Amino acid sequence: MPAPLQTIPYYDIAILGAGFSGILSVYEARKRGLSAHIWDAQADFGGTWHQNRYPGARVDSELPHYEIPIPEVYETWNWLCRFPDWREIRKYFAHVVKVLDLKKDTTLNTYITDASFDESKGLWTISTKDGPVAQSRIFLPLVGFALTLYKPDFPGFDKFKGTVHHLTQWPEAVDDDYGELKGKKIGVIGTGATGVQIIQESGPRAKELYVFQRTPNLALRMGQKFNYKPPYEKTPEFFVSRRLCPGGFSEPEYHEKWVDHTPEEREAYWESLWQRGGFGMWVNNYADYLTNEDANLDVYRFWRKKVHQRVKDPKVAEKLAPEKPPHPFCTKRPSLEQNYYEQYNRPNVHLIDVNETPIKEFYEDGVILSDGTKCEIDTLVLATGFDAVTGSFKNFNIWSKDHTQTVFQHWNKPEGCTNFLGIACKGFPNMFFTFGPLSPAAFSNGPSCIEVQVEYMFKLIDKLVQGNYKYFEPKEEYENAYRKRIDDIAEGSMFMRAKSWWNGSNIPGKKMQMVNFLEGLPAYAQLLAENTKKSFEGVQFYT
Ligand code: NA7
Repeated sequence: MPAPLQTIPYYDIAILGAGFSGILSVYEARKRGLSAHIWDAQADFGGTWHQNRYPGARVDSELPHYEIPIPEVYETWNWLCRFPDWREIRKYFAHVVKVLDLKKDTTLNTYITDASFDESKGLWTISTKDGPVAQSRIFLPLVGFALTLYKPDFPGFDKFKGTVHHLTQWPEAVDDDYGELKGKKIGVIGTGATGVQIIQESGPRAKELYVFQRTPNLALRMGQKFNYKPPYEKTPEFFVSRRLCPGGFSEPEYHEKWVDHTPEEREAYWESLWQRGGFGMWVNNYADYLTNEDANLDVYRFWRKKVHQRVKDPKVAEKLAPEKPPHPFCTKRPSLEQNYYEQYNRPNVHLIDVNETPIKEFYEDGVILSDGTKCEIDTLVLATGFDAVTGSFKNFNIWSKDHTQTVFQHWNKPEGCTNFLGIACKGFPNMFFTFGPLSPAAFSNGPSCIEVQVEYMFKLIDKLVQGNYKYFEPKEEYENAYRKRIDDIAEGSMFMRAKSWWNGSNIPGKKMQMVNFLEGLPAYAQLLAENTKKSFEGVQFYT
């Protein structure tokens, strides 16, 4: 065992982040008699669900899939909605915290600024701006993929005198009925998953709502249900099924090909997916729809028809669902919508295509477009997304063992991000991360992916502890082979034609690289299981 400094508390495992990953890791550590402690900058548990309290914030994963696989937690909890909002999810986290008595192992309201590894002792030191707060043998920065906001530079932005909201910074005191939107002249920039949710809530409440759209969201029917009785029993088998099915849900992969079906059969299949709601159109679609251009165009045509049926003004409908797809269908994260398209039938809702009429500049009372039109705004929502995935590691320093670079610098070199199985990284011993770079995060229900990763992580920790090794570190050639596996599939694929956080191209100047494991969760789970069987091939253990 390493010899920690006496003056700083020692834990076997130090964790950043009080979300699903951090909580599941504490649970697994306790099972093994290992000490673990969580730090989180926020005032409460929930990770992204503590931060995301903007009007309409809601999970796009169907319940009960979006749950932590801990029996004493799931057996004592029932959801009210098929797709709960942030308030219900916060209640769920309060339940988790109570059942697992997590507060004793957590320090909230504490921003960790630095973490560095002492190779001679095999110890991490975790610090705030005031100095070290802990030493640990293992370090888990479990911060998710959406921690660092992206705010574009708009000319004259500083002149704007109205209220500005950026998604994760919505004021804590949210009115029960989002009263802060009522009667306001609202501008929403961005129509990603967040923009769609805010627009749905703003349309009925705003005096005027200006939506600044650059790329239409190819949004799918949510199929929300209240007082929901899920068609799934929460059994251990159910939780296993999540890792075997596309998207980390429990609907088996659809093996049929578009090319083998008649137009009538295709239409009927898509209609069944549409009526089911959720991500079925994305994750249970034809086996060839992301490789066959004609198949992809055909499903786009089906989707476009659905949108045009709901939007009264054909010109507006054309902006929302143009004849020529903005990118191949489902190569950029589709949102789930409830009444998004109907918002554009309201006289107070104005859709501005910023490709046609770009934002020229901001002025005191709003936005001036390139054609001179002034949009008066008193509440501006920047739904412009995140420097996602690798960007999550930007605002604190996790130092390499030779102290020459941070993990963010390491992953943001011109050659892009390389790591080991999307879970560990050479140069950063005894460290794991979940739901981050080169994992299937973008293509998986969060808790399903996290479960698979935490399971692998703790099997490796078992080997480290039982073998009394000082530390482990992945080998470079295995990292390179893993990166190549992802690059080879991404290269020339439809996914690289969409401008998206999935491949880093949403951030000006960032290297375009597929930072997600494209083969999806079942293949990833299999890869980790095989690697475990091979006694962690590609990982070097040091004494
Ligand atoms: P996204 O999905 O990255 O969406 C950001 C949106 O902001 C998107 O519509 C962008 O248009 C738009 N954007 C970004 N910069 C600009 C400028 N300069 N002008 C106009 N519009 C702009 O972020 P979200 O927060 O919605 O969702 C992130 C993930 O969180 C989501 O996928 C879920 O997994 C949860 P673009 O499409 O780039 O043309």
